[in-house]
Amino acid sequence: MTLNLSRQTMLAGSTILALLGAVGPVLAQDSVVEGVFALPGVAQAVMGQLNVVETGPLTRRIELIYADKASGEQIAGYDVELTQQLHILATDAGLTHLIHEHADVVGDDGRFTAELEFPAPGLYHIYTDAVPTGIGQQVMRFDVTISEAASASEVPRPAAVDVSTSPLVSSDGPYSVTLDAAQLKPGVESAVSLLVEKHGEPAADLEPYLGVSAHAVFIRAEDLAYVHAHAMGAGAEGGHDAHGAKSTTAPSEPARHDHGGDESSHGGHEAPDHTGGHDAHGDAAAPAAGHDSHDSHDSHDAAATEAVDPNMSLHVTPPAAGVYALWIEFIGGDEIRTVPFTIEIPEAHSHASH
Ligand SMILES: [Cu+2]
Repeated sequence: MTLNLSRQTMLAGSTILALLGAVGPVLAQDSVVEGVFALPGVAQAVMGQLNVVETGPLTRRIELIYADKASGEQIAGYDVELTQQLHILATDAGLTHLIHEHADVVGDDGRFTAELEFPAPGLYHIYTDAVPTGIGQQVMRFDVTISEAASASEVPRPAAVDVSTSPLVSSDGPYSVTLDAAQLKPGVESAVSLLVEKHGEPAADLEPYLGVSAHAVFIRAEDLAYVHAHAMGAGAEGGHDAHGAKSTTAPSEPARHDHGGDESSHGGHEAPDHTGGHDAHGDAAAPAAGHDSHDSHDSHDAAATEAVDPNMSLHVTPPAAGVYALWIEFIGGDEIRTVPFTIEIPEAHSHASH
C-alpha cells in the first residue's frame, strides 16, 4: 500500500517534469553545462561543470566548479594568476566579440560565481581559465545559448588574413594595434611584435592590465582551442616580469605580480610616490573590482611611473595551422581596449605531423 502510493507520487512527479520540459524555453531556468577541455598541449586533469542561471534577457550568473578528473573530487584550491583565481573569456559563435571577466565570489569549496552580460542573443563559448593548486593551468569551454538564438551554426565569421602578409592593423576607438605575426608557426613557440598607437602616434597613456602590458587571446576557429599569452614591453624581457611573455602556464616564481592575491588587502606595498588612486593593476586582486575603481582622475601622476611601453612583444605556441580569432587587450586612457584580429597561420612547409 505504501509502496503503491509512492509509485503514484513518483509517476505524478515525472509527469510534471515532462510538462515543464515541454514548455522549457518559455521559463527562466537554470541549466547545467558540462565543460570540454580546451587547452592544447596540456593534459586534461579536471572536469568542469557550469551552472547557468538566467538573471535577465542577456545576463547570466554562472557558477563554476572543477573536479579532479581522476578522483572526481571538487577542487578547492587555486593559484592566483595575473591577479585573479579565475579568468573567464567568452566569445560568440562568429568569434567576433570578446568578453573578459573574473569571479565575483570564490567559495571556500572552490566554487566560482560571476555575472556575465552578453551583447546579443546567440551561442557563446565560455572559457574558464584557472590554475588548480598543484595541477597547473586548466581551461574548460562551455557552450551556452543566450536567449532563443537562431541556428547558430550559420553565423558568418570575419575573413582571415594570412599572417605572412603582416603587419596587420586593427583598432578600438582611437587606439590601433599594428601586429607583426609573420613569425607564427604551428607547434612552435614564436614571437609576435606589436605596436599600440593612439591617433597614429605611439600610445603614451597605457597602463598595466592585470599585471602585464597586454593580453592576447587566440581561439582557433576549427576546434575552438584556447591560447592565452601576455605581452611585455619590447625591452622588458629579462626584467622583473619576463615570465609574462610566456603563456599562463608559468608555475610559480617567488616574486610575481600576483603577490596581491592572498594577502593584498593589507596593502603593504605602496611606494612613496604613489598617490593612492591607481589601483589599475595589482590591487585589483579584490575580485569584484574591475578597473572602474580608477576614478580619481585628479591624482594621476602615478600613470607616468607605470607607463607601459607601446612597443611590445609576446611569445605564443599556436597549436596548429588554421584560422584564429585573436584579441589584444590593454588599458589605454583608463579603459580596457580590445582590438580584434582574424588571422590565418599557414601550414609549416617542412612536415605534416598528422
Ligand atoms: Cu582575466
